[in-house]
Amino acid sequence: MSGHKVEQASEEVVKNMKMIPFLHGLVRILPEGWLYPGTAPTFIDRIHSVKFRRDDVMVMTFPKCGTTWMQEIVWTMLHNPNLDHPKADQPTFQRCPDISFDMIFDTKPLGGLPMDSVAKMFEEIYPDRKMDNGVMADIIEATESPRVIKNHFPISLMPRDTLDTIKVVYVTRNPKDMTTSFWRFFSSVNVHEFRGDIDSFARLIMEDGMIYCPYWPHVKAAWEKRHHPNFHFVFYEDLISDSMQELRKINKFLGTQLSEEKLETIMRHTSFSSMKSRGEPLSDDVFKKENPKSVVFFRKGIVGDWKNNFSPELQKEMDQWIKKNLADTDLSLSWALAQ
Ligand code: PPS
Repeated sequence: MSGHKVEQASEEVVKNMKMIPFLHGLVRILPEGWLYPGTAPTFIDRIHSVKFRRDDVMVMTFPKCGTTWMQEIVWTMLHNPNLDHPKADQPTFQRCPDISFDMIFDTKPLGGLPMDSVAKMFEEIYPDRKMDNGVMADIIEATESPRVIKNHFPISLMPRDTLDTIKVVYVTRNPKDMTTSFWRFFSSVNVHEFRGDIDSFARLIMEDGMIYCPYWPHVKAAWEKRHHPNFHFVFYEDLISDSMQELRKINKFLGTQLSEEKLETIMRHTSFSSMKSRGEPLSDDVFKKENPKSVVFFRKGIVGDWKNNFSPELQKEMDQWIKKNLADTDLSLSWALAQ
């Protein structure tokens, strides 16, 4: 539906990924070469029949770049500026459904079906409907407006009129911190169990051999849209260093007209420590069964944790990769080399 072509990824790509294989293998979506579980094309096609609403806000990211934080900020601005919403303590993924989630369930530990908490949500909304054709589009349909929709798919896979209809907030982050966060997460979750060190994970990211890759076309396509009135581009690092300034910009972009006082309250409510204290978002069998504490979603929430994880060699490799990919763009990410 997006005009892309799909090809099966090679056995070698599957093997190199060093994690629990997806039941339907992997596909490359061309021309960019997005690497996704084999069920992705079906679900991407379904997105093209979702009826978006004028007041929808999509939080779009490459994974581990600050999605959940931004979902919480946008949802709180739209639904909970007085911090009195009865559903505010529900995990973010229940209040802000992920339009790119269905493909991830295609693993043996989940038997190709959604994790328990998502299945429960679906069954409560649609007691007579089967879940075997994906659930997220239906859950989104039943979500109360203004909807905050999470999305890891890039802008090029979305319906062409997306920005004519809805607002998109895009977040990115130093790819070295994204890689660190992604590696820690995929190594610890039961459904993926990445079995390798950070060097092998980072090389997969750099060679576009990890699901969701390639990183650069995802970010660059978003950067190209940064002046569109319905598109707002944010760096995780700016959100960390001057949260109020970024919240003011989001307030303006969303048209929420919240006072400085309310923004300050929202800033505190969405801080790392506040969000962490309200509980981990993933509470079912995506956790390692033998040690539920081994999966930590709200892990550190800082800038520069790559320094605690990268060898000097890996830093050099990734810096070269960053430089190479910044050569043909004015994307402002060269600070990532030092930070
Ligand atoms: S996901 O799974 O792709 O949706 O993950 P995502 O939410 O994009 O990224 C997870 C990282 O974001 C950190 N995080 C935060 N940082 C600062 N402030 C707040 N409030 C916050 N909430 C989440 C989270 O800790 C992950 O980063 P790391 O570096 O692993 O700590």
